[in-house]
Amino acid sequence: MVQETLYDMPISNHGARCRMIVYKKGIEDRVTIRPPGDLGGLKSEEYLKINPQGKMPTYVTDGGLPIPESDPIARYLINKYQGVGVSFVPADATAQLRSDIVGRLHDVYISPIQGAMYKAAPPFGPFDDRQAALSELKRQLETVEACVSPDGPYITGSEISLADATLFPTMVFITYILPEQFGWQPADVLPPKLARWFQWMQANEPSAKRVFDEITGVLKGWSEKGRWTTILGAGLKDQAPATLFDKIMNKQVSADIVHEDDRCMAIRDINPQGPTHVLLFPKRRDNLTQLRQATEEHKGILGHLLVTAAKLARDEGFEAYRIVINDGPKACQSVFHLHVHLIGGRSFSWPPG
Ligand SMILES: N[C@@H](CCC(=O)N[C@@H](CS)C(=O)NCC(=O)O)C(=O)O
Repeated sequence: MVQETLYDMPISNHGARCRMIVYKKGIEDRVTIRPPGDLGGLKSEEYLKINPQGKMPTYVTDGGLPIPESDPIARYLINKYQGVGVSFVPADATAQLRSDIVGRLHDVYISPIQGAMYKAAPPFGPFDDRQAALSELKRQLETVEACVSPDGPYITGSEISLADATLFPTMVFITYILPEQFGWQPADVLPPKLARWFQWMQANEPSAKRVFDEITGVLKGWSEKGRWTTILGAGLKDQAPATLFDKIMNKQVSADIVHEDDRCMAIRDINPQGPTHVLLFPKRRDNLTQLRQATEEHKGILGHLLVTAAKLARDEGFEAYRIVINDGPKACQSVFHLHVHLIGGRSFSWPPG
């Protein structure tokens, strides 16, 4: 018999959707699971020929057709092996619709931002900010929750479907990483129907338990090797003392606020160095006590501060202005919460003093 091949690795949640179908259908004798390393790795010339994105999983049919992307691979497995074991296609049209919607929500809105849980640096899908991406992840879990059958035990009801295979491996990442690394309360991670389903799947569905063990085995190794130690909000926490800016944000100290949005605040300096002197600072300091602490993770907020400063300067109609970031006491930094000075309404000399 000509073997079909699934190129994949235990950590891959997208691949685990296909592995769960292979395990549940009991077709491991027909589908060989091989690591992309057998073709030289994800970014090798040989692998890129079968998956131009250089990602796992990839499937090669017995006819030699390469299939990239976990969703078409999973659908191919379900079609090709429809007579073998469980079908993964609910008899009820509404249940099938639930499965399609959940799969789509996962692939379009959750999968692109999952990297916020473990990637060293942004972007995380459309987000340049890890916490914003994680909040969005939480919101998207609620959108999935709304589609989960109230009766269970599977996502769409009494029969296992592609939705279970799509969602379960990603939930392994979410339930392992968010409480352990980001300190989320376990009860806050998954909404109630999803939480019940996730527990039920682990206890009662051997194909799910198997991918659970495969994925958590690798995630535990990542924890031991310090994968999260340099990730802001996980191993890397801002432990510097609070500053005047915290008191201003908490309204314990009043300030003349000239701008506020979800990411930054701008106030007038009480010791102005020109007719207009505004300080812009991030609402979440995230270790940016000084500019020297900046990492790839701060690109988004640093860009936002400068773009906001430019907008304020335009609003003021300045002919000339100066943007200053003082770093360190010898550069006259007095508040250890990074801030940008916008000074305008006068002329400036060079070099600055
Ligand atoms: N949309 C793709 C996503 C595939 C994907 O992101 N795969 C990850 C593993 S879960 C990967 O290969 N990451 C390694 C890399 O991007 O270098 C699918 O559904 O197959």
